[in-house]
Amino acid sequence: MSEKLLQLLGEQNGAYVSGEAISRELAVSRTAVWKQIKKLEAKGYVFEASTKLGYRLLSAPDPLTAQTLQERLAGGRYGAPLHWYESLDSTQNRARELAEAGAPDGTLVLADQQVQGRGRLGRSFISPPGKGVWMSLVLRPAIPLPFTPQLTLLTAVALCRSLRQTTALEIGIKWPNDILLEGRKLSGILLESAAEDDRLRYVVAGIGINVNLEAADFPEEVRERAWSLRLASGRAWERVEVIRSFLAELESLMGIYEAQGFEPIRLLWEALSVSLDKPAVLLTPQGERRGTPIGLNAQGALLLRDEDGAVEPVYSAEMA
Ligand code: BT5
Repeated sequence: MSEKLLQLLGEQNGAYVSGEAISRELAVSRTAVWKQIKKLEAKGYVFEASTKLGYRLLSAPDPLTAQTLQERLAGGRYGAPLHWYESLDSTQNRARELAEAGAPDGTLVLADQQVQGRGRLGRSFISPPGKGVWMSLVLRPAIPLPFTPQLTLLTAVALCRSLRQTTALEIGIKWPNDILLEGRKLSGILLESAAEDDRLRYVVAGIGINVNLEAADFPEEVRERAWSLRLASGRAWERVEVIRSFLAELESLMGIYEAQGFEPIRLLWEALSVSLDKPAVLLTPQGERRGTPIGLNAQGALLLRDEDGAVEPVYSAEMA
């Protein structure tokens, strides 16, 4: 029924069709038509409803189909093989299954919607349909196991740079794994790795980007701290282009990392960071630490200067 309804309204090129005409055409009640409209709105379609004139279709969600993705991502190091799903619990789970079954470096898992998207430490990540990018990339880098956290920083740099190039918005990195826009969280990164005998077997890099989400898409407890490209710019962005430019930037930075090591990535990260040179509270596994982050060390740990001027590296923490 929703397909018929879309066809009917789509054929009008934005003109109104009365509720009565729709219910006659589809042989359902006007309440049923209204319910379908609500369902389609939840998927990203935008309608205008008028009590006198009926309904008209203003815009369809940007299509994120396996075919468009395959066409637009062709030829790169990352993005093939491509596994696209309309809905998954979490792209991380699917990518891990594929990696365990031998999926090659560059394998990409994308879902239009996640019903159990996850962040770090068991936190959940909101991933509604039609409006965001929820993806996991299988990486098999030939690096020593202790270097793995550098990949989170590298991914953040690639994401931040590609989003800035695509949108020209002032996007920055908050240590260690958030991408911020206007002080709110635009995107989160979650790296999960599998090791054996001190050897890195694979990494699954999970990336969530709030592309066209509206304020109402975020539950209340997240709304004040979350943001989207659409909310910041007042216009919709094409998700396939957001994905394509990120993968291209990641490919280029990974090439630099493989050839020259972490140093160039470290410098790029510091230039894009919004967490440096201002007082911060870090919640480490050993307790709270206060100080001023001043940069990254050669390994990728955050350098924290305390009140006495002593500088110590912090390897893992949450920034309050
Ligand atoms: C993260 O965790 O930010 C990592 C998020 C990674 C998500 C991707 S999506 C594709 C792949 N599949 C998955 O299942 N996950 C990855 P963390 O730093 O722990 O932040 C989580 C917190 O961010 C939550 O507790 C909320 O406060 C907030 N949050 C949840 N959903 C959000 C959203 N869509 N946008 C902004 N903030 C959000």
